[in-house]
Amino acid sequence: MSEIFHTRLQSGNNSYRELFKRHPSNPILTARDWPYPANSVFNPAVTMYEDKVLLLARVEDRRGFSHLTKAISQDGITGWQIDAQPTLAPEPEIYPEEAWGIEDPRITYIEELEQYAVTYTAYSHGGPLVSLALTKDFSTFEKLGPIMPPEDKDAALFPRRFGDKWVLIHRPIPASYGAAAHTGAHIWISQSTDLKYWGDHQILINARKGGWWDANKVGLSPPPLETPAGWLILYHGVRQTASGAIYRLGMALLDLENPFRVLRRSDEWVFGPTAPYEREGDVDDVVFPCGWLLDKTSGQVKMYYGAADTCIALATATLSDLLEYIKRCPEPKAEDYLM
Ligand code: BMA
Repeated sequence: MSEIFHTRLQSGNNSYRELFKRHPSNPILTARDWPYPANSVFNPAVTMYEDKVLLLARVEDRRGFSHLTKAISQDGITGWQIDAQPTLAPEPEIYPEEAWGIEDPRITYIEELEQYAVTYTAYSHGGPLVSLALTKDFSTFEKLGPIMPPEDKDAALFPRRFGDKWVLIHRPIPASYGAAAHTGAHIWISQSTDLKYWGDHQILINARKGGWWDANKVGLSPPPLETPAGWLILYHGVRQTASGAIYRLGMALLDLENPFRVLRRSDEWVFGPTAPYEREGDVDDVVFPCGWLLDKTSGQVKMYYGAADTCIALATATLSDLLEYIKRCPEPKAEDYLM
């Protein structure tokens, strides 16, 4: 589709109101910016570290394997200082589940531990699974190993306990997925007393069915964002089409004290691939954020995302717009949650 035609599609008087605004210098980071050869840099986690924006990007090499490398910037847009070698590399000799690389990190600062928790996908010979590492400084990491067996991805921790339990959101894929259309890949939530052994699993956000944009497969995108109205969730829905999958984003709101309770869920997607760098790349039509930052002073939310599995882009929204939107969304119906 030509860019001119595309712009016309997006800018009519009858267009949808967009909550997120793309940064004009997108993509803000590509493989060309990297200090060593890389095929692609995408799907970054983000956190504030020593008053700077720290991205932990997925970097794919020409074998097809990924590792994680940090990039730090004062303004979160320019002047990135990128580690000259992988920051968190797969170590298959010690952690065999990292045989085919590590991918798609999410960062949660855990005040009780005074450490950052990094959940990531380890690509094992048995399929992708969820691993956890802790760090104080993003230079040395304590790997805790796999916390969910395959196939499981898209995991993030809440920053504090609820009662005595840590809580994790993640997305297992049932063995029957694909074979039987009635079994979708849903977002699950689980509890633990020690961050290592998890139980009390239940579905949190189900993949819808049929014609929905988020039919059959959904997954958490960035970690839950704490707001006065509840935990704000951004999740991806994967729609299969005749020309491949389209990754788009929807929102949900969880109860602040009981994150197992979904208060609201958007029917529509709020962000999808439309810019050329999102529409075309190693994997076309993908927007995939693994982190967002709330500036409590300005109320601005910065969403960092992988575009088309090739580069890193930034889009911003205001928290008040996001909350106003999600509060107007429907409450999920009980029948949506039949397991
Ligand atoms: C998902 C993950 C992401 C990737 C997306 C689109 O399953 O592997 O890393 O961005 O597919 O290819």
